[in-house]
Amino acid sequence: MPTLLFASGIDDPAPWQAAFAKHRPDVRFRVWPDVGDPEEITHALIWRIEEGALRKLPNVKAIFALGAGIDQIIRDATFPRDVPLFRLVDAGLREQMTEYALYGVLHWHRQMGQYARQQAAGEWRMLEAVHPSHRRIGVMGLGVFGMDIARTLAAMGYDVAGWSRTPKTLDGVEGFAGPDGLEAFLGRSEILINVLPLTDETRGILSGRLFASLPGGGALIHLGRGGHLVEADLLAALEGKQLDWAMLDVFPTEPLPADSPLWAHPRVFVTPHVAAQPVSDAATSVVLDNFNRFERGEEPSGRVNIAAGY
Ligand code: NDP
Ligand code: OXD
Repeated sequence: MPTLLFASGIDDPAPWQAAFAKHRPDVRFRVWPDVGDPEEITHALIWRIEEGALRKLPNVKAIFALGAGIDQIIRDATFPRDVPLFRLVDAGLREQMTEYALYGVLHWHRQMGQYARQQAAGEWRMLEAVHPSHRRIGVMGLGVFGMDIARTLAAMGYDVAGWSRTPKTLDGVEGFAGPDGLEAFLGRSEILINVLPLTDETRGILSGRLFASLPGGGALIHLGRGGHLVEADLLAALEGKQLDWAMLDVFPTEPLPADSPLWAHPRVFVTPHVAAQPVSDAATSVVLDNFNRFERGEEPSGRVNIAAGY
């Protein structure tokens, strides 16, 4: 009998259990840490699980991620690399990610932070406006999310560029690729949006060196992964005005520790890893579809290249 182990640490199992009960009543649904007999587990559906736990499931045939990013799963040195791992591709997350990026762009581009401060001081003062065609935005990562963000911003008239590992051609978006293309890309990015996956190559990429390559006085919108950001370098870049503002959704330690200086920083906007949340019919149907496809011997969507790390 197919038996699915659900383990998250952050997601409520109820909607997932209900979706399986409705569409695949033949599948036994177990919720971590109530694994039962580990030999019975045939599939896993996880955001994050205790280190070494997957290794103890000798008959697991496929692992489905509860997220688009999977670094938190494969960082476990004992992760069973011979078992296929499937991440969420879009699955209702794309529109949410684009909304989040758009919110950050509009907030900074339209100087809403400054207007809020002026309102608090009862000050009626018009600031100089910048036309979208003169606002240069850079999107790091041109995958499912980055492409949608770049396309949406370009359609709104912004001057948009994107950076990816391999070259991409996108109408209305200037493309840069690889380490050789990074400097030129950064040099034109007044607003930098990060939607990279966290891999060995991208860990710590949002560092002082990178901030120094930006035009200066711009904004960072960071919705990739906490491990991309060197927090002390961000604080220094804000202090030195190399960056004017940062909107951060992801952090090296989540929840963000109570003593983090980011909480109260006047030019930092913190959100608790909510840019996109996978509790929707779209996400459950993608996982169910992948589950069914895998059982039929067809290729599910989102197979992770473990060696590349995404
Ligand atoms: P994809 O795999 O579709 O896209 C990843 C993009 O990053 C690709 O364009 C890829 O290049 C590029 N990339 C990877 N490594 C490098 C590198 N070393 N240098 C330059 N570019 C690189 O991922 P998604 O768009 O689906 O998701 C992106 C990330 O968003 C997730 O991994 C996750 O970390 C984050 N996320 C955050 C959420 C939140 O709520 N804050 C929610 C969901 C996801 P190429 O095209 O050449 O392969
Ligand atoms: C994801 C996330 O990777 O929520 O889907 O961060």
